[in-house]
This record gives sequence, structure tokens and C-alpha cells, in this order.
Amino acid sequence: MLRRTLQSFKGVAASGFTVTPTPLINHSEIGLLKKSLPTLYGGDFASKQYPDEWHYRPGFSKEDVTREVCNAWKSSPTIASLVLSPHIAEYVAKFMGWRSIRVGQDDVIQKPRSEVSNVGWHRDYSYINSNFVGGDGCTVWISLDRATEENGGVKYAVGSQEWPMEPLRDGVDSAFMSGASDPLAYLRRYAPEDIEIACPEVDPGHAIIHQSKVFHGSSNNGSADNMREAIVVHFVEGDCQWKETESSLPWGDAGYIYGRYRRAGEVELAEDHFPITWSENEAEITGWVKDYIGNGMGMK
Ligand SMILES: O=C(O)CCC(=O)C(=O)O
Repeated sequence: MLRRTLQSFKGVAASGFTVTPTPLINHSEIGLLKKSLPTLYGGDFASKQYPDEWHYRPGFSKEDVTREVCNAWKSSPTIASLVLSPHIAEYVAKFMGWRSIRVGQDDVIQKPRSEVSNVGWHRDYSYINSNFVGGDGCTVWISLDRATEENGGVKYAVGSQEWPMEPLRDGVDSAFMSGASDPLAYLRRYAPEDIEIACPEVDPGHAIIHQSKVFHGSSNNGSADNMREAIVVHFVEGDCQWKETESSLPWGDAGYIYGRYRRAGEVELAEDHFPITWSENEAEITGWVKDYIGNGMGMK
């Protein structure tokens, strides 16, 4: 299955990423999502559930850095209706050649116009997919605006999914918010040869699908626009499992963030945190998702 995944990326994009030819969400869905973001960041959680990470609070956090909320689907039914959408899930599963698909994590991103809003080079695999067997998944970066190099659209080190892997870290020294001064210094540690950087332009509602091992990051938002917004869904294959661990502790070796989702002695992923949002076998789809989001957004 993993081989098929890589082949599908090789066929569609040897670069490790591709922009969807059509939008995944329409204009009115973009409007609803945009409207929900200030409510989310302001801590007004319609579902009464906190998100798993909340990296920006108005009046408390720095105003000029990139803002991120992770697993906002738990807190906002509006965001959930995109992240847990069966339509998006089916589209991505078919693109990847998967029989079923789970949500690994979402990220809601707001990038303000500023000189310090860059996102450091990283591979999603190091934070997310390295925890799983068969979890060499993909990220779907859905733009709520037109994203360009000027407003800090996502940049890729072309083909870097094939480069050697860096030693796995537990995320505490995350490159995500590091804002390195030499933009390519970190990449040079792993690049076998010349580095080619691409910043695909993405229209509102379209998405970039990228392989979890491709290095990516983004520059400052230097545009006149106030904010560049995106909703990112990190997907894993439906039947992926936790890596076996020597540890007798419930969180095994999963460490920071992901350690909290693991149950002692189990390799199965809990659907409470990693819901199955589409499967060829409908009986496998996580039951409560439809109760929570109804039909879900997307592909209309
Ligand atoms: O939106 C961005 O600038 C970067 C997002 C990203 O790298 C991610 O979600 O993994």
C-alpha cells in the first residue's frame, strides 16, 4: 500500500506536491470558514471542547507571528465540517490509492502581514507520521485566499521527500516556529545536491497535496493583505497503527503531542482522535462524524 502511495505521488508530482486542478470548497464555504477563525482564536468553542493546541490568543500572544490552532475540528463544528468531510476524504483517499482514510491532525493557520511570520523548514513526517506503521501519509493544505510567494504561500524543497531523513525529534525543538535567519541552512544538512525551491500559487478553495516527507515552510507575509489563511489536514491511511514500543508507559515513545493519544498496550488508533472519515467499506467510517457535521463541506 505504501508503494502505491509513493507511485501515485511519482506519477502526479515527482516534486512531492501538487496543486489540485479544481477547488475543493466553494466561495460560500470559504466565507463560513473565514468567519469562524476569529471566534476560534478568541476561545469561543462552539462544541465546548478545547482544541489540542492553541498558539495565539488575542491580547495575550504576539500579534506579528504565524498563528496556529491544532485539531480545531474538536472545537469548531464549522471547521470540522471541512476537516472531517467525507467528500474531501474520498477525494484524497482515491488520489493516494487508499482503501480508507483517517484524519491525523488539522492545523488552522493565520499568517499576518509581518516581518517575522515565516514558518521554518520541516517535514510533517517527523511530527506526525513517524509515530505510525504505514503512516507515510499526506497533507492537504487548503487555501482560503490566493496564496503567493509575496503573502507567504507554502514553499517546497522540490523532490526532498527522497532526501535522507533527519534524526526524529520529539517536536519540542520544532522548526515550525523557528524562523531561521539563513533560509536554506537547515535544508543543506539533508540536501544531497542543489536545492530547488518552489512556491506554487494557489487560488482560494484550491489545495496543495504534499507527501509527508517533503520539506516545506513559508516566508513572511510581505503583502498589503492583512492576513493569509489556510486550513491544513494531515491524513493517514485508515488501517495505519501505532509503532510497537518497548515502553510499558501508555504514551510509549510517541512523546510530545502524540503521546497523549496513545492507549497503553494498544496499537490501534483511537477514532476519538483519529476518526475514519471515508472508507470503501461504509461500516468502517467513524459513526459520530455524521452526527457532528452532517454532510460536510466540499466538492460542490
Ligand atoms: O501555512 C503555512 O505557512 C505552513 C503550514 C505548514 O507547514 C503545515 O501545516 O505543515
